[in-house]
Amino acid sequence: MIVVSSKIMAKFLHIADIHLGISRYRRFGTADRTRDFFEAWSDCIQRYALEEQVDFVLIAGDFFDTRRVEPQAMNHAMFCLMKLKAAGIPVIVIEGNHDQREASNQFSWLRSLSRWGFVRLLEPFYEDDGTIRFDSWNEQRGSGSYIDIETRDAKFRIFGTTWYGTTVTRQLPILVDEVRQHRREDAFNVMLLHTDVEGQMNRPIPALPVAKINELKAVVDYLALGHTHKNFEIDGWVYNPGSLEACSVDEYANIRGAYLVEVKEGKHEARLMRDYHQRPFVRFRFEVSGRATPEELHEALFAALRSEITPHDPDDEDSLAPVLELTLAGQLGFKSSLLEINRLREEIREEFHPFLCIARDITVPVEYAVATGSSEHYSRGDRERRVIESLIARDARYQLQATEMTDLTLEAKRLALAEEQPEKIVALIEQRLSALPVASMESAS
Ligand SMILES: [Mn+2]
Repeated sequence: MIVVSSKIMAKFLHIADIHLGISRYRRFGTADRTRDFFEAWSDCIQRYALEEQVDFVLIAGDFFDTRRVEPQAMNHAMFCLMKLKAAGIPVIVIEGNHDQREASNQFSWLRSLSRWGFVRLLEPFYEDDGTIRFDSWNEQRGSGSYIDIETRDAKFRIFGTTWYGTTVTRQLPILVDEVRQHRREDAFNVMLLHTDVEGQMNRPIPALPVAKINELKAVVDYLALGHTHKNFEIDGWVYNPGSLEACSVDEYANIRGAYLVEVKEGKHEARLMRDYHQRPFVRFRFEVSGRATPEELHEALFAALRSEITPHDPDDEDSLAPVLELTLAGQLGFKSSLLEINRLREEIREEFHPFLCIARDITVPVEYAVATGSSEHYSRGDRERRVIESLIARDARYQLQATEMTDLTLEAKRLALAEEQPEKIVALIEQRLSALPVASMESAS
């Protein structure tokens, strides 16, 4: 396809992980963060695509938070897609792990949007024997694996891939071969890929090694990544903008944004743009140790809050109320049932007017204090083990197997953090439980 442009320089916008329709915040029950994701998307498109008059927009996966798109999320998507279409700016999209088509279903909303001309969904195709095939873009069908975009000053060939999960390392050589066969010598070759990269994320799960990515360097000028929800760049040719908004409280501290990329004579310059609607976030941690009563804790907590946090002015329309995350840590000096965390949150809302107050209670209740003992001498891991073991030992049925049960608990936790399939974790638990001596389990019931 051809785009005629009269600008001096070719320009495109690279974003990823928009997560439209995100609903994971609803369990906090108070404020609609879903709207923030729309505002981020809409503000970003207005500023960096429409006002900058870019030649095209790249979305490197997870445009939608779920493959079954909610009506509201589709409204949010179309609000901008219609404007971009009217402005003649093509939107090039790949699937992410969140909006990937079900393997058994040939339909998906991304495919439909592509067919209707609102996005260009790029994806590899598969021969009957399972080998990957890259097809050129077909405008009538609204499908293809790569697409050409030409401006007055630059020619682009853009390649799409899909979500490969942990098989990405194995698939990459095949993708490199396909791109080598189909790349255009006289064009700026771009590839979209949704993957984690080793050393760039906080999760202990397999990711693509940088050495593997470098195999693409010979065939690709700009690798447009998505998936990791924080910004990073490698060697001036691999770019990951990060999600547009924070998808969980753990992501608030991450840098994220949108890449505005200018291309001239085969050289590019990518700038991370961050001046769009992003909900501010305030993290506040309070040590409860040494507060003997709920009243004492309350007084000390609010004194600390007042000295460090400026209440948001609800009448100030120019500033966004922040999400306030309160973490209570340390050893509780009284029964945990006396810690009324919901009431504390209510009072914080009334006094400081945050957009949302998330309260996390990671205190060690006085009931469990025995297990931690003089906790300073133990590592975090040791303390975790001692707490779990003492809790298990309180149950007469498991007293004799407390050590084995603790091992099992910790292993199940490790697997869950590594995003192992739930069925596999359940299978492991069943197998280990059946291996424990039965007599003692019956004796106490
Ligand atoms: Mn994502």
